Amino acid sequence: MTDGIALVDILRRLETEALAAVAKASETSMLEAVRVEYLGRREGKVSSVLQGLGTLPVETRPRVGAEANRVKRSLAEALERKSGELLAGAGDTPSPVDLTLPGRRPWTGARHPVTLVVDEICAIFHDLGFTRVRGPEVENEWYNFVALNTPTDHPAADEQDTLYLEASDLLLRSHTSPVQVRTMERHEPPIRVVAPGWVYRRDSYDPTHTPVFLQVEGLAVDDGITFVDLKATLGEFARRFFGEGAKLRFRPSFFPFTEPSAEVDVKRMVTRADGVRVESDWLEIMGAGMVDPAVLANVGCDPERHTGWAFGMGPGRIAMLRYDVPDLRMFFESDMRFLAQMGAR
Ligand code: 2U9
Repeated sequence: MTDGIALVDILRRLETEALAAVAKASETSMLEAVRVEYLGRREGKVSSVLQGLGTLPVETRPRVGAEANRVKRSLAEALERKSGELLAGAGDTPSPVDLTLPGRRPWTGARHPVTLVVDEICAIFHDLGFTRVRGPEVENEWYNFVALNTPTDHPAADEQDTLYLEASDLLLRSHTSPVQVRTMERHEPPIRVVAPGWVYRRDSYDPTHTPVFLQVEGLAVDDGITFVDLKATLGEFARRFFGEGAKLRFRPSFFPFTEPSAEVDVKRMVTRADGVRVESDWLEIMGAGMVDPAVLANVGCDPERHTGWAFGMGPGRIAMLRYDVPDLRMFFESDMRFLAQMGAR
């Protein structure tokens, strides 16, 4: 018969052994093995000692029973504590997952500032009766140059400026004007269209130039429309886009496809740092003019009967004005510090 004192000693030895095994455990499965070995209901070492309780003299039973319960609690606490540490990655072998890090949100995109400007320009012209049209980005010399009164020996058609596809008259369009040429071929006047899209030129990549950029061009062809319609329509566009009080200035210019032609500047009302509303400087925003009669004739439109006007602008430049962006390249570089200011997260 084992006496009470010897059983208390056995229980303490089992406790020391079990606590050492808990301390060594590097995975939760090892903890489970320790639990079964010592606290398992039938075969567990501590439980087996308790099963012998009935054979002890009555007066020693409470002492041994109390010690056995203390050892069970001490082991259960040690197992629980160690299990928490392992799950939090604080075990002897560091967990590859840091469960204390905050979660990551998925990226959320936003519309690009230049897209916003293109869409706003097209929406304003839509209200003024213009339809949005598209066309190919790979063109031939007829649509990109010749139909537009620009012979292929004109400096604008030079390979230095235009990106040709090897050994062909195919090229990356240098403006969206071919879209209007194609529209006039397919439709009789009255025509009122806006053509937004990418255009390509052999150009530098610097704060004010990129070899790929967006354009929005517009064209109106009808019976007897004049420069007055052009000025009124563009003036209305400027007030809607730049705000009430915006003024336009037309300076004489030259484009092969329009005659007469003008560079168009805008003066906006802006709020100064001290809150006072003042007029801005004149800023060039587009080119425009009456469609050259030779261009109308090239697409089978009778210049004795129809007249038209056209304009072209670079929404990238306009987005620079609107969002106070100093460098066109910022629109291409996908820097999150820049895009986050436009609502991307
Ligand atoms: C047809 C007839 C006429 C389109 C026009 C401009 C003036 C113009 C530039 C503005 C800045 C290009 O983006 S930019 O570099 N464009 O100044 N474009 S009139 O005239 C046309 C087009 C098609 C059939």
